Amino acid sequence: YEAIDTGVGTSEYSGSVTLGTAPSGSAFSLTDTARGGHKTYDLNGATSTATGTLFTDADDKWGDGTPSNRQTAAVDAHYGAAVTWDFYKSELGRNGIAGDGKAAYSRVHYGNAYVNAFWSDSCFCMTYGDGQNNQKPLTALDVAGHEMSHGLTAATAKLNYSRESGGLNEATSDIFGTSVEFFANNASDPGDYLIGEKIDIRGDGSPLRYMDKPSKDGASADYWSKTVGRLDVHNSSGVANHFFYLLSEGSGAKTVNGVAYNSPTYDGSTVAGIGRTKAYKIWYKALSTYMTSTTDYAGARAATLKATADLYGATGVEYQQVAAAWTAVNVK
Ligand code: ASN
Ligand code: ZN
Ligand code: CA
Repeated sequence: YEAIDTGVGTSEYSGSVTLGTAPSGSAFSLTDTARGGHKTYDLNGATSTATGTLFTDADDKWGDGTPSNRQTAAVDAHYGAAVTWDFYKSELGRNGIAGDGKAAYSRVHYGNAYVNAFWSDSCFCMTYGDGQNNQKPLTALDVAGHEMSHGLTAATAKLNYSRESGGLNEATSDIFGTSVEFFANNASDPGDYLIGEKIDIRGDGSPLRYMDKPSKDGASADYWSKTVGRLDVHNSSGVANHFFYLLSEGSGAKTVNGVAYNSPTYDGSTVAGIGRTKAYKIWYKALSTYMTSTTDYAGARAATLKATADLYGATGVEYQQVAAAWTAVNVK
């Protein structure tokens, strides 16, 4: 038995949040006992594979919402891991990344002004840089959900990180990252179909990726073509991100949580959204049951159709719209 404490954090991106913490001597540490014991560590600028120093605090009140307080990035990262854990459990019926209740861990303050975040299967951990000028740590909720979901893919379909399977690997992380953001229902970071809108990676306020029309980023594919697998995996992902948007919300113009979208289709066809809850359950079932390391876009269509038949039957509107959404992104 380990005592469970609830700390209070002031995050940079998600407002005031509760944190899973544990007693550490006369103080507390960022150890989320209710979620496998997930811990968050301070790398203090290191770029090594070291674990770092576990965050501790005397009064269990963490961060101040600004990046100059070094606990703040840890608050966002620890919160993001907790929400993702809860999303897997309550929405996907999964006990942690590997399904065995084992926690990963998070490392923040990697390098100096490092503008990226990454999952490593070797440490079963995720790592975050502090962003441009050390002002925008890459710890926003959708990014945390994205990185943790690379662990999920590695534990399930093991999609190879190149060509079309690599695009599907990246899209899986965007799909669950966005789904985690919606699931959190956090007023400071409402759910959207944008990836990285909080971390200002381009310095002009634009998000990193757009799921309703991926080509809005200037590099991603809206539709499948036989050369799509030559793109960087963060751009060939566009086809599946677009599929997920269309399946969730439908084609055409729509406003969700105050954000306006306008999602086109390859052939001018119409897709009727079935809602994101069914859409992510279908994606997860396909990922964990039917996709393999070499699944390509044609295989993803087949896998999601099988998953849909398992979950909702082969004659319902869900099956019909999964087929329609793939056709709308030119995956026949
Ligand atoms: N942040 C990037 C990602 O998760 C790191 C990478 O390119 N692997 O996709
Ligand atoms: Zn990724
Ligand atoms: Ca987002």
